Amino acid sequence: MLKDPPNYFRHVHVPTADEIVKKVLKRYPELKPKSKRPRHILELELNRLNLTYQIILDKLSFLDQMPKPESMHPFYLELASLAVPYQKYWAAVSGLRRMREKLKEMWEDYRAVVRSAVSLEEAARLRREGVGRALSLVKRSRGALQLIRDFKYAVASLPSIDFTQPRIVVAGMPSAGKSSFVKEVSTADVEVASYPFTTKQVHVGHFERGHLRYQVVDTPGILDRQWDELNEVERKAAIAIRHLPNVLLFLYDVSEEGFGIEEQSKVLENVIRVVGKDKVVVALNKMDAAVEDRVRMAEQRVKELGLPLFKMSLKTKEGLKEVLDYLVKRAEEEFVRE
Ligand SMILES: Nc1nc2c(ncn2[C@@H]2O[C@H](COP(=O)(O)OP(=O)(O)O)[C@@H](O)[C@H]2O)c(=O)[nH]1
Ligand SMILES: [Mg+2]
Repeated sequence: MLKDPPNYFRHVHVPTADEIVKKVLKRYPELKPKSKRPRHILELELNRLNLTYQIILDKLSFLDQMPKPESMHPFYLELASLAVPYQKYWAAVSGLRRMREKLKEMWEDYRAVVRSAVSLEEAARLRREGVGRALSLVKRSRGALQLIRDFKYAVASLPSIDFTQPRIVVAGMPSAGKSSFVKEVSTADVEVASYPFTTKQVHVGHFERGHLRYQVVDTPGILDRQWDELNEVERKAAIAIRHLPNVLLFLYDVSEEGFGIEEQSKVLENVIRVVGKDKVVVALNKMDAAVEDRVRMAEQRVKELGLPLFKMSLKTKEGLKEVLDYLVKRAEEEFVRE
């Protein structure tokens, strides 16, 4: 298993087709014959051929560093696949590896025929052909290289998750206070805003307790919809919710501004369906501005679902410590079991 795919991909260079061609064309004129003697002219032709293939193969050496999809946690694969399906990434890598084998054969063949050409003109013609065919193979791989680059950037931009340490995921509808919570309890500098849909990425903050380093995952707000109806931002949340939690904190907004309790409860039920009841903890947030009816309704629903329930305000910090302590305890239990 690849430990930290985002960090890994940040450090490999995937060239563009143009970059490879340009490098060949730049280095090519630098080659000069030692003299006008036929032996040296023939040597020059061979050097030109070799230089071209060497540069191309060298630029393609990144292919050996491309990790198999199976070596990456599905969390990263699914998130990156929102930009570039990982099957396409792997098909492109495999295709380019075959092309590289073909290039190696061509190199051998052209080296042999240039060396044994009957005249210098013939040698030059064969060299041109050998170089031309190599470059056109590179140009034809433009799409495949670009696709691998896009996949690389997609993975590189994801948050790194340490699956050897406990993970707390925060979920809920837009504006429930998810980012506020993550910001409050961890190092993450996430954006908190009064308008919904501020959080467009999965963010991770950290805090230490005992000998463990807890990860707190902020997710984009989700609505009561099925997977097929989710937009890309909501899908990111759904993927994090599916793959990351040792424990999941679901936040209700019980203030006037919040979504209806019915609607929030439906989202909670969807979340439970994905992560299982055992991992879900509920907190009613914004108790400083709570609407009594809403609190009662939410309490009723959560009780029916049989989930642990807390009340808190991220504004006054009331009840926050209790929620956090409980999450830490549960996350550690789940984590050890895992
Ligand atoms: N009154 C009150 N407002 C809160 C509380 N928690 C968060 N908010 C506000 O609710 C809005 C949305 O918060 P945010 O953390 O961005 O929600 P998210 O969309 O779930 O990440 C912000 O304006 C917060 O300041 C709370 O406990 N009480
Ligand atoms: Mg947010």
